Amino acid sequence: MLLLLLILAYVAASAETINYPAFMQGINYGDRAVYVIGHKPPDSDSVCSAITYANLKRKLGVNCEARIASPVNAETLYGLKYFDVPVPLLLDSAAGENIILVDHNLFSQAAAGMDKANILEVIDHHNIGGDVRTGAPIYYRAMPIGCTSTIVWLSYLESNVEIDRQNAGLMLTAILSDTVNLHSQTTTELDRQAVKSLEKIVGFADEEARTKYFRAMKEALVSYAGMTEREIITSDYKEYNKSGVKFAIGVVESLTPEKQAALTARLDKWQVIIIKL
Ligand SMILES: [Mn+2]
Repeated sequence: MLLLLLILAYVAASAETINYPAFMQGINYGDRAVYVIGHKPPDSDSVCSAITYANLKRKLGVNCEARIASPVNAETLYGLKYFDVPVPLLLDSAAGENIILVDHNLFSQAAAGMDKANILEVIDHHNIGGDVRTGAPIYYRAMPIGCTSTIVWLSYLESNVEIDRQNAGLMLTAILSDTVNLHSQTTTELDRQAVKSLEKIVGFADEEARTKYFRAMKEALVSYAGMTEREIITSDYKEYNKSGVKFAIGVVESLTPEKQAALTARLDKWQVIIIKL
């Protein structure tokens, strides 16, 4: 009995000795700016994770700013406007800069000059491609979950930093985008917990309110407002070369049959083959 009590006392004591916020506050990268940046072209997760993680690091005393590698898409722009957050500045070259990578770890998807950057951290939910090599130990966090912003949310909790409405809104935007409103196969229990907690901060009363916001995000993405036909065709576009035959596949989306017909009519005069799915 005595032994058991001693073991319990030891477990209780050792649990109390972990002070993770103090560890997070102790990470110091000096006075030079540290840029947090996602992949290119950026999606909502890449942009929102960069903004919200940079905000967390600032609260922890790091001179941190979010950047983007190329212009944001219409969905991200909708989320930023909805929560009244400015679009981050472009980073023309990462060469020689202090960098925290979010939502990617491959240089083929990164801002120019990333192979010559000083990478300080990686926060990601993708497979590890092996491009990131450093001379010193770094904070590298990859988790097999639905969205990088879920890791950012977890980092706020672990660091004991309060999440304001704007940052909650951006993390929510990213998670809903990456997990298709929690319906993608990549969605985990942690993503669901993050959404539940963040939607409360944002003030979405129930699942219906959250789903309404998600639909508006997707409407914005597929509205292609103010875009030329060329921009629409190349917004999600990959080139191929098979047995000497060069071709490309571009994906355009519409949410209703009427919008699909209008989009088809617009793109019809271009020499593209339209396959409706
Ligand atoms: Mn992502």
